[in-house]
Amino acid sequence: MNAVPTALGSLPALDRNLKPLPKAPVRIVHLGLGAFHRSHQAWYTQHAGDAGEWGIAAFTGRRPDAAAALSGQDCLYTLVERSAGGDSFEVIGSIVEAVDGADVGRLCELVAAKETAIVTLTITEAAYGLAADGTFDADAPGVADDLRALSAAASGGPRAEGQGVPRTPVGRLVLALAGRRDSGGGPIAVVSCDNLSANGEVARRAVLGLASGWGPGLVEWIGANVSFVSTSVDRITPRTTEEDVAEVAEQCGYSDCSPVVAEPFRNWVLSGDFPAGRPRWEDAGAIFVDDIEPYENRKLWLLNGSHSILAYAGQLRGHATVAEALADPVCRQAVEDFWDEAAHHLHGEALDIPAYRQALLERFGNARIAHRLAQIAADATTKLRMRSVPVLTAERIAGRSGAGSALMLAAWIDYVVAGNDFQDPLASEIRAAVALEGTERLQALLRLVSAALADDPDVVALVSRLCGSFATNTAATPART
Ligand code: CS2
Repeated sequence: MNAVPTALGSLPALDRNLKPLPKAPVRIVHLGLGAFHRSHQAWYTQHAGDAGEWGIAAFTGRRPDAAAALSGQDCLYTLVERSAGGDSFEVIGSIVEAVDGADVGRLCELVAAKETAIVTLTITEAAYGLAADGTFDADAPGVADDLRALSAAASGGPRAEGQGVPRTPVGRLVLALAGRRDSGGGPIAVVSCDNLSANGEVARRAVLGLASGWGPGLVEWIGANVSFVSTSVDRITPRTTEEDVAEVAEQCGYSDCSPVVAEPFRNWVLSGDFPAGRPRWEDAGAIFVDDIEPYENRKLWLLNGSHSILAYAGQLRGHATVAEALADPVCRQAVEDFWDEAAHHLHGEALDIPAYRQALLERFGNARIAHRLAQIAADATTKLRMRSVPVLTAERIAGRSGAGSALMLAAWIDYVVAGNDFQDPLASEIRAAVALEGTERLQALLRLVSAALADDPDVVALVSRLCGSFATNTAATPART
């Protein structure tokens, strides 16, 4: 037994000696080893009836840290399920290999293997590199370099070190799919688990766009052999804190340097084919449907949309977490108004919107989950396209103002104009727009989210009227992380 010195004295290290969970063979490759993957897809895989047949090899995104931390404990980690009433703890063992995303060689080896049936993705909304209108954007950050790298790799000639190795997750996936084609690995499913509408279609467009760098042969092979599955994923997973690590040591009696905290609620809706098989995720509560759009929109608009309102409005009003912001009547009203608008465009009894809204109020109100608004505020330009624009557009087509969804845009504009910290794939464009004045500034910011809205003078006037709605007596608080 390995012992680790902790604040509580020497504790046994979490590994497969301490917790002898079986190590399933790798049949799923995951890109984007982060807390959400560990609280969601890894949990569902562990709870599938045939879990013993399905191991996950998970690759990190930009940094190797998560892979190093997990590898140090045989890829085991504790899932802390945090309800309003208390915490419960479960060791998850479905991830069997944790790899630095830069290890493209290992990715290619695993994706080429016949046994690998599925590639799941949580690479963030922004990483699909598509333009605001959803088309493939060859100029998106990293895409042009990867197109060149893939073209160099396809030519197969001698290359300088690093040449021919893509750096974006989609570029790496395309290289690995080329390897699968060459090895005769056969058809495979790619399953996007990012919060994008029609995420399977988005993934297909991004993969085919980058595969064009390789050449038409690969594009055709992907078209015939790769099934792009669409999913709607849900589980609130705040960032793990030092206190969470200490709590696991105290409550579980072992040392886990990488636990994950999540709410008890979880949901997974999937639509599409798995040509090489899949775990029986339905045993764990996953739902397979023919038409995913209504579920996707319900989740993206009602949950993620209200998250974005709370992220900007809440921080402007001095709040740090979702629960704090929701307890503020001004923010709560903004959420309810947006939900009323979104509900006009969510049909079908199965969606049970009133119950879904009620459940969201309870989930967001769980103050034991410290879900930080600054975490949600990231990547606004990509998120708002999915969360505000469709509802606002549909409201205006229906002859209504769309003020509830426009308020989300106004709150974001106020947030960046007030000089708060932000992270965004269009950060430099946002900064350039903020440097402008008046309507020009507002229009330039709106254009980064939707050109059609920025070109509509009525929408510009509406958003302009709504700016300042969340002003408090004090200056906006800088983003806290
Ligand atoms: C959040 C999501 O950060 C965000 O943008 O809205 O991560 C949200 O917590 C999850 O989608 C919940 O399932």
